[in-house]
Amino acid sequence: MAAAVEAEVVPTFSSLEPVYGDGSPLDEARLRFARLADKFQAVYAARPALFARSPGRVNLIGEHIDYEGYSVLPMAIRQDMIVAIRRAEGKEVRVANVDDKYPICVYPADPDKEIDIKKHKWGHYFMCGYKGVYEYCRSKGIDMGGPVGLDVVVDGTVPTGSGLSSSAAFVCSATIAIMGVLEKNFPKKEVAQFTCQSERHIGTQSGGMDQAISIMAKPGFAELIDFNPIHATDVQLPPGGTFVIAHCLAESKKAETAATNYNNRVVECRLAAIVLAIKLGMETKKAVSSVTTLSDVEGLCVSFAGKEGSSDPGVAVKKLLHEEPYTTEEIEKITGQSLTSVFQSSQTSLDVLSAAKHFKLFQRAFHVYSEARRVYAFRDTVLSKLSAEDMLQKLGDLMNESHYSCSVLYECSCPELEELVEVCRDNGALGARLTGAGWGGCAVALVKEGIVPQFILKLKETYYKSRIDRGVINQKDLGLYVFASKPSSGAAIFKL
Ligand code: NG1
Ligand code: MG
Repeated sequence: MAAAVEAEVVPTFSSLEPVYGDGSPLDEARLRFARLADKFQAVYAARPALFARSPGRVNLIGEHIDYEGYSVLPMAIRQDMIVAIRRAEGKEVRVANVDDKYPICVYPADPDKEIDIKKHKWGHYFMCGYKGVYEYCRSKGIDMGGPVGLDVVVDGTVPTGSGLSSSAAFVCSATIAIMGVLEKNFPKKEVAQFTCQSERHIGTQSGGMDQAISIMAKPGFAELIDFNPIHATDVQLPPGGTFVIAHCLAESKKAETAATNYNNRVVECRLAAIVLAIKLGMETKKAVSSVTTLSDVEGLCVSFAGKEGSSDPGVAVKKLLHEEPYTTEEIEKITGQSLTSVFQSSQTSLDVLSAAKHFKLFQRAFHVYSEARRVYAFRDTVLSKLSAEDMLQKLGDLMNESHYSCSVLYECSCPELEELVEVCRDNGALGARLTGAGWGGCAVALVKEGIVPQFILKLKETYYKSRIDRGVINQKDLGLYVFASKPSSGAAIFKL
C-alpha cells in the first residue's frame, strides 16, 4: 500500500485503499475508476495520466457564518468527484462527464479568460480550478511555463444543488488534478485557502468551509474549521449517534439565484456590521472602508453587552438594530454615502443592490452571532462529560435551534425542507436541520444508531413515497437521496 508523499501536502496514492478502505465498498470504487478510464479512452483515445478525488460534505452546524469569519463544523461524506486528466496537445481544456446528461464543455486554455457567469455551464467549475491554480502560482512567483491544454473526464456522486457541496468537490478535485498534471504540490491549508477564492469565479461570494473540509478531512472525524488563518481541529463524534442525510428534492440553484439569495445575505451581513460599527461609535468613513464582516465588530458588540452584564454580541443587535427591514434610504443616512458607492468594487454586490427591496439587518446579524455560538456549544458538548444519551440529545437540540434560526431569521429554508425536517423529528430524530446553503437541498438528522434502518424506512414512507408516485424521482434512485453517513477522507491524487 502506498503512503502519502508528505503528511501536510495533498497526498498521492497508488491504490484506493487509503481512501476507500474505511468501510466504503472498495469494489464499487474500483468499478468507478475503471469506468472513468474507459470513458476517457472512448472520448480521447488515450489513458488518463492520473486521477484526483475530492469529497462533498455535510455541515453539522454553523450555517452561513463561514463568510462572516466564524468557525463551522462539517464532515466529509463518501460521495465525491473523481477527475481523470491528462495534458493535451492542443490549446483547449476539454471537460467531459461519464454521465451523458452533461455535454462536453470546451474552453480555451487561458487562465486569464473570465468565466461567463451569465451563461452558466456545468464545466465552469473546472475552469474555476484552472484559473485558481495559475493565480496561486503567479502570486507565489512559481513558474508555470505557460498555459497547458487538458483532457478531462469527471464522475461525480454528490447530488447537485443538494447543499452537500458538489461544487467544492468539483473545484477541489479539478484543482488537485491540475496540480498533479503540472507536477506541483502545495500544503493542504494553502490549497484550502486558494480553492475558496477560485470558486468565487462562479459568482458566489462563498466562505471557505466547503473547500477546507474537502481538502483537509480525515476519516472518522468531523472537523472544526477556523478561518483567517484556516485551521482544522479533529472532532470525534459521540458513539451511538448517526447522521442521516435526506434530500428534500427541491434543487437549490445557488449560482443562478445568487443575487437574491446567497450574495444577498453576504451584503446584508456587511451592512449590518457597518451599521453596528457606526452605532457603537466608530467613525462613519472608517466603518464603511474597514468593516466587512460581523466578526469584525464582535469586539465592539461584546464591550457594549458588557455594560448590560452580558458577553453576548446579540445583546447589541437587539438594542441597536430594529426588526423592521431597513430601506436603502435609511442605511444611506447612517453611512453618509450611497450603497452603490459602498459596494462599487464588487459587481456581484451591485447585482444584489439592484435586486433588493429592503435589508433585514437585525435578523441576519442575530442569526450569525447566535449560530457562531452554537458551533462552540456543539463542540463543547462533544467534549463534555455528559452521558451518551444526554450528549446526543443536547446535540440534537442545538441542531434544532440552528434550523429555527436558519429558517426564521436567515430565511434560507423552503417549504420542502420545512416539511422534511418536521418528518425527521416526528420519526425519532434527536435533531434535524437544513444543511449547506439551503433554499432546497438536504437536511441532516441526528438519529440513534439502533433506529437508523427504521428511521430511513419511515422517511421513505412519509416523505418520498408520494414523490415517487408523482414521478419526482425513481424508486431505484432513492438511495441517492436518503442515506446514513460516516466521516470520510479528504482530497487525494491517485497514480494507479
Ligand atoms: P453549498 O451548500 O455548497 O451551497 C454554501 C457555501 C459555504 C457556506 C454554506 C452555508 C459555497 C461554495 N459554499 O454551501 O461556504 O457559506 O453555503 O453555510 O458557496
Ligand atoms: Mg456549493
